[in-house]
Amino acid sequence: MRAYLYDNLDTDCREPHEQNPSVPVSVEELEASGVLYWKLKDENFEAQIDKICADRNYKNRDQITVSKEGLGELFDAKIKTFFAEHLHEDEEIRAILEGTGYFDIRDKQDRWVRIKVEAGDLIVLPAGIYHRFTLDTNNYLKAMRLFKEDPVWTPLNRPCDENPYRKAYLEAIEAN
Ligand code: KMT
Ligand code: NI
Repeated sequence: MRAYLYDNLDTDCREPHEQNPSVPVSVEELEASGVLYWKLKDENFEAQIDKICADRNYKNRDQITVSKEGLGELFDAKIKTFFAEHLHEDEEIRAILEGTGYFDIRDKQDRWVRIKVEAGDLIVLPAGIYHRFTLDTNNYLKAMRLFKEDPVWTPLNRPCDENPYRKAYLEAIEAN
């Protein structure tokens, strides 16, 4: 995992979009936005994921392969939905099993922070944070999606500033 400020250029979102010079964003800065991160060791992701699930009470899981082959005729629509700025009323928990991609999150100053993820990265985006996802030019990512309870996938597109989860999120990070 590596995070940096997004350059906001209007070119293909699968490109890195890193500013020049780069402005890195640390794990601590991500934490201040409520984003949690674990690096899984190379072997046996499943056992390490099991432990985090037990510790944090994540009860359900499924797998998604974000690629043309994995999503078939849904690919274009899904990719578009993932990259529309949105929030969820629950945590978005992803363990990357194979491949690479980008999660973009809005920081406290409403700037886009790009988080490049690869196999072994486990990230948790808190409920209420504005974010989006894209593949990179490798066009392949396989992830395990973890849930506290039943999977709820509803993306609420920005603006939804009056949403109670949005408000609670802003309150929670205010002191950071
Ligand atoms: C979301 O809601 O943004 C996603 O599920 C992204 C795709 S999972 C790698
Ligand atoms: Ni999402």
